[in-house]
Amino acid sequence: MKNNSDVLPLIRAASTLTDTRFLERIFLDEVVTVFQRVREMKPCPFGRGGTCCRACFMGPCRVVEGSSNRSTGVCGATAPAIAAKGFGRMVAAGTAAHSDHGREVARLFLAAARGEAPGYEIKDEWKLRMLAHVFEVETEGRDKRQIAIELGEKVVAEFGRQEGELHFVKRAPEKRQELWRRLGIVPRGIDREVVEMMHRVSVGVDQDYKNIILHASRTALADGWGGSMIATELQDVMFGTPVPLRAKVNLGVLKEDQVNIIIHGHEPLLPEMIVLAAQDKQLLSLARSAGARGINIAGICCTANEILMRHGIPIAGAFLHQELALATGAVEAMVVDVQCIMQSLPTVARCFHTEVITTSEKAKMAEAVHIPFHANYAFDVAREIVRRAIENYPNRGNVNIPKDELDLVAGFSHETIKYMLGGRYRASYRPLNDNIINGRIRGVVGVVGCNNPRVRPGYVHNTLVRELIANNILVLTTGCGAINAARAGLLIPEAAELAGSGLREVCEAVGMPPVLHMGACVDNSRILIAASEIVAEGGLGDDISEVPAAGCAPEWMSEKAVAIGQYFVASGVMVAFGVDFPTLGSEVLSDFMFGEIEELTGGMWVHEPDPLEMAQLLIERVEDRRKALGLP
Ligand code: XCC
Ligand code: SF4
Repeated sequence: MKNNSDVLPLIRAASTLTDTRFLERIFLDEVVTVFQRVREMKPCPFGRGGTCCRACFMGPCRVVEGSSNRSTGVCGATAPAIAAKGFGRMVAAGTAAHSDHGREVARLFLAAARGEAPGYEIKDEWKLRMLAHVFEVETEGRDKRQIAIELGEKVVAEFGRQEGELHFVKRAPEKRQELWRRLGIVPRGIDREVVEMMHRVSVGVDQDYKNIILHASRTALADGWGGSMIATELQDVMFGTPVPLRAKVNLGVLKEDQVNIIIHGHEPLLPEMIVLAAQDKQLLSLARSAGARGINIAGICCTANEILMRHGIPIAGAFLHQELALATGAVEAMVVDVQCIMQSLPTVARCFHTEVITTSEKAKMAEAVHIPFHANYAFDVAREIVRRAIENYPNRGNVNIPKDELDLVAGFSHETIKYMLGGRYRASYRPLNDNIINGRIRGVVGVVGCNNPRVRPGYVHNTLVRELIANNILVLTTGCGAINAARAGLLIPEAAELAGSGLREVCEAVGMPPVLHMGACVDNSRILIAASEIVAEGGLGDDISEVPAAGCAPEWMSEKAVAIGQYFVASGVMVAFGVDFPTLGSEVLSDFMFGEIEELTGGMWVHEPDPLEMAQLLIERVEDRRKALGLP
């Protein structure tokens, strides 16, 4: 039991929900959420700056750079080495998360190709053939099943590969590939780089912070140009490559008179089937006999983005809305798989009738119901989950759904951007390049990543995005960043009114929003491909590092964001992080990350918590690139 009264304004500001009645209900129910917990947990200053090491039990050690008696750990490790190891560990964990998702997708794809996963099919045969080409799989005279089996085997082998180069590396500009080879950071195998990172950061191995960060780059590249790209591309082949569609966002998408099922997590494998099961005639009539008018699916976090992009399923909220969604009292089941799932969910759910259902063997919660996903009978699992939710409907107590609901347009795969700008029959990046060259669009900035309750969530993202588009910068967005933009009304074509005159002109001509939702966090790989295609189209330099572009994660919190940031830095992009930066405890390492690293990879990090200041830095970077290319 907690007194929530002083937290109410905080939740209100943070959730940017306007419905006061709903927020008061949280107060009355005495639901404890992340917004209370974050106030009671002061971050450890050593951990925050990266100068705490627990790699062995002569420690744990906390060091202070430049101090006379505390500047090294018991083993002699210095602050920059300790902070670099901590950073490398984060990159390894983030890469592991995205890539293990990619592995599940690849395994399901192979099982489907072999006819062992009923219900899954190949929806995008064009992309299947394109990938076959990248993986050197013969397509001549073979049917799609034969191609898919060989492709699936080759993709699965990328994880355990020991030598050579990941196949997707050759999708990067030639010049970039050569640079990676010169630096010795071309990823060989996805698992290999993660394991080697973990080896290097264990006690008494790599002590040279620059060398540690170089391998962190290699590991991160195995994420962006490996695990994440595999997840994106094979999901597109199986579930369809996204095309623009309209949908709704915010807690108001929950329906008072329907069975509400929230899908939360990251892997769309089971959710694809749940979406189908919710249309099942038998289940719909079961819902009616339970007194409901229908079955409503809504998403949270990146699973939300996945099924939004391909089916227009509404989004209930971003990372910080998972507990608030339960507090509506209107959720029959919250179905979770992996990543970004708060352990507090079953505790919050206990105040209501909601059943929290875990579905991955890798991610269980002691107090949740576990119904495991299985590729052989995925549809049956999905039906079982929907049936349980229906049976839970009569147990509802008071329902309080905030009225907030907004329109959005999503579905901007890099293929779609090509069609949209170039036209169906001459799809190309030429018009985008031309508009950047003539200066109508000054450049492109990726705004990605999480929500973090340590800052004013949503506010930071949206202040930044508004400033960027006002300065004629086309914004590409994914993950919770995209959900935030949607909740601020920035993902509709009408938002072009907020853009500078050049960008507005382009948006109005094409009928697109100034902020393009490209998908989940693994879909940041779409941004890598878009950047490579912009280079290939010509006129904007020979490498990603020359394109007037930058990236940022203004409200990041996950290790995955660190892996993403590092693969963009290693791909030649300047990346700005808000909140805190995990190396600030070592000036030596931070100077390297914020400066010197650029001489190696052409990309670099910056840290700037203020959204307007961050926007300024991103705009300056874009203008710098333009100047270097001799553009007006
Ligand atoms: Fe998680 Fe992907 Fe971050 Fe959102 S943005 S909080 S990682 S759900 Ni990826
Ligand atoms: Fe301390 Fe060194 Fe052990 Fe880290 S590895 S805990 S710095 S003794």
